Amino acid sequence: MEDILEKLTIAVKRGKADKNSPYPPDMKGQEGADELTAEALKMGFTAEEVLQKALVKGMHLIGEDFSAGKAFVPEMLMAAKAMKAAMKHIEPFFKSGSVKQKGTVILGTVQGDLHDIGKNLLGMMVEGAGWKVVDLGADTPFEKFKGALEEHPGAIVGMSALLTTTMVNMKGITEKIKAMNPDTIVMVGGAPLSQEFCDQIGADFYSPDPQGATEFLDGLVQSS
Ligand code: B12
Repeated sequence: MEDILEKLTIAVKRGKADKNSPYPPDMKGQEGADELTAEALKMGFTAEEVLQKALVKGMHLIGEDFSAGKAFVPEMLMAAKAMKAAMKHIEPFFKSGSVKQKGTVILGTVQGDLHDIGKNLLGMMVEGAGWKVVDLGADTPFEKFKGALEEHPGAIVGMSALLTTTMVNMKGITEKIKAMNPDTIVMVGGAPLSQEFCDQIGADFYSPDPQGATEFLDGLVQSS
């Protein structure tokens, strides 16, 4: 049973998106993240299990290889492609939450940063928890957050960063958002962040995972 999750972890790590993909050459003709995710779900693994025990694990492993100088940017890109092929199968499970919308959450990966997988996962889960999500994409400057806040007054802002060099951009953006309206709630996340960093930049909430964010958001509805 667990075998399929191991195969899926390897498919993501190696960047094998689907059976027809010619990359990597030594896995030609083998099932990729696309097929293996569909199979794992059919076998009864929950979307959460598939995500944590295989997909996120695969991304973590390619990250380790990159740190060790055993993998490079093209390999990380292929892993991201495989992850995206898998995500289209798990998305419906996270999006099938309540229909009534609890409020609006504006999401963006900060300026200078192109990593959008974690943000996209957060978006799926927040949407599944019943919130309207306005996704500004990656490499998002303050001006885009400003425009979205003007369009959606009272919305909560969620920012993601995966690089130590871009997480610092969150400070300026948070300050400018708070200068526009001190009541705007700003939540931050991404692998290099911490609670301490969140406190330092004056953001309201940090969580290492989307579950923490949905609980925080639901708490806001209950307390209002
Ligand atoms: C895939 C990947 C890429 C892909 C990104 C593709 C894409 N569309 O996203 C590509 C190839 C483009 C890439 C490029 C680069 N990358 Co890169 N990349 C990765 C990798 C392998 C995986 C990231 C990922 O998707 N993780 C999986 C997701 C699910 O996890 P996550 O993003 O952390 O999100 C979770 C939580 O953090 C949280 N979360 C995320 N956001 C938010 C927001 C809120 C509000 C909340 C509450 C929660 C939350 O929820 C998510 C789900 O659990 C990581 C390694 C790693 N271990 O993270 C390196 C990594 C992030 N990359 C790294 C580097 C160095 C780069 C480059 C600079 C390489 C280069 N020399 O060009 C460039 C930078 C490009 C740029 N300007 O952004 C380094 C960063 C080092 C550092 N400390 O700064 C890492 C850590 C690799 C390493 N081990 O060194 N990368």
